[in-house]
Amino acid sequence: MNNTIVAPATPVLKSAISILRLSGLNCIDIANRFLHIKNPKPRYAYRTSFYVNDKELDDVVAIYYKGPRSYTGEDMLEIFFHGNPIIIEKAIEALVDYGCSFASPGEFTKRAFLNGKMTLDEASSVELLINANTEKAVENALNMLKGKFSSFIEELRKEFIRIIANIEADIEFGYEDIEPLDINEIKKEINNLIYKLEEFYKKLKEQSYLYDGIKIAIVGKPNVGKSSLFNALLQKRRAIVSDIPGTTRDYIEDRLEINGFPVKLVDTAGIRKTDDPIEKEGINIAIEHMKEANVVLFMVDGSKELEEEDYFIYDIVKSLNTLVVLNKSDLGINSKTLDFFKNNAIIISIRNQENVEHLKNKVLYMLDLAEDGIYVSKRNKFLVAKALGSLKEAVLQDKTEVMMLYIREALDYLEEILGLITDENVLDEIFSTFCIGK
Ligand SMILES: Nc1nc2c(ncn2[C@@H]2O[C@H](COP(=O)(O)OP(=O)(O)O)[C@@H](O)[C@H]2O)c(=O)[nH]1
Ligand SMILES: [Mg+2]
Repeated sequence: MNNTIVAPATPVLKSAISILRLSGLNCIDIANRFLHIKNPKPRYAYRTSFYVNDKELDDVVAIYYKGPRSYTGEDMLEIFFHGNPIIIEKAIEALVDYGCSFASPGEFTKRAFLNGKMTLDEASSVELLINANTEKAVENALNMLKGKFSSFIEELRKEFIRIIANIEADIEFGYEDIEPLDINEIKKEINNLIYKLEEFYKKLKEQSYLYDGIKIAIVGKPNVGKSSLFNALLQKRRAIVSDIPGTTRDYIEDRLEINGFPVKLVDTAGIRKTDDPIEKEGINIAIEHMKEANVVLFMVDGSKELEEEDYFIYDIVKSLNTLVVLNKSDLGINSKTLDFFKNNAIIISIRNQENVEHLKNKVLYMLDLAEDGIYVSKRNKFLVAKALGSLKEAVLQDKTEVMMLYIREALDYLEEILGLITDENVLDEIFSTFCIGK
């Protein structure tokens, strides 16, 4: 832990400047030896040179940060070189020869977390911020980094600790002259916490939709308008549209953004009985895509009666997260078809551009993303739900000792979110996805 790490903080490419970052106990020695700066003044931009064996390697600017007032909480150095990979590689080689280790992915941020500079959740947001692909995703990551999620959990944790301390005092000194705690008073407080946590939980949305994106597959029998919808959503002519069934035999995918969510849209081959081996393969791929999709748009020709092929596909998709799309409303809607799906379908006409925008909103609605919220990892959402479950158990108890066990359990879940209870495996998993130098 105390060894000094080094890594490039910018891509090693030809560029205006390239930054090397160091963190650990030896930063002052390194400043002296490689930059010829004695007793560096913290947060001061030094114009100097970087020397390897006293030979000048590059003309640089260097900043020293004295721990704990640094990103990692340790002593740090940031050296701004000219952006040439030869210089960077040579400098790293010299620093590693001197005894620095090359940082593993996310090691700077992991140290920041271990030194109490940020909560686990804030630390994970750093990577989200770097990898976000839409403006909305960037904004959310920054909010998380600033503690939008963890500060609420931290506040709640303080309340838990206060209640626990009260109960503990009561259990310990219960026989002395102190007025005993009224269990109903404690229950009132817990109910209050349950309410707060429930309201908070409602706002939590799954982060993966914002960062990994939403996968939408358009499926249906040939000629219902799948490729037309694909093009309409992308607002370009990407897939071939024709009235010849079997035109799309492979699958086509493209990306778009819906309300700031990155979306991967897949247009599949129409599913029907066929002897053509290529088309058959396309159909198998279509089935795989719809099983992987977050939302399946099952399209039928709403102007006609349903056919055997429609029923066949519907049988596969009805257990998935499926939105039924009745297309071609400009030709009139067949009442039998409408009745079959009752109110669970959206009626559109791509030809008349009717309801296509509304379809996008429906998709967000199906994933509980229509209203804005706080985007957290599956793990954190799960832990909040567990904490809530434990509190609900607590409030059912009649003995303060048992109640206390459940409150402690709930507290453990919150502390897991904050990373106060650390599991090495969880830490490794979180930081291993980071880029080098962060
Ligand atoms: N009347 C009408 N025709 C449509 C509509 N959408 C698509 N079509 C036509 O339906 C045919 C099949 O469309 P296509 O997108 O290739 O269907 P796919 O086989 O499901 O991909 C084409 O001739 C389209 O112009 C619509 O909303 N109304
Ligand atoms: Mg098609």
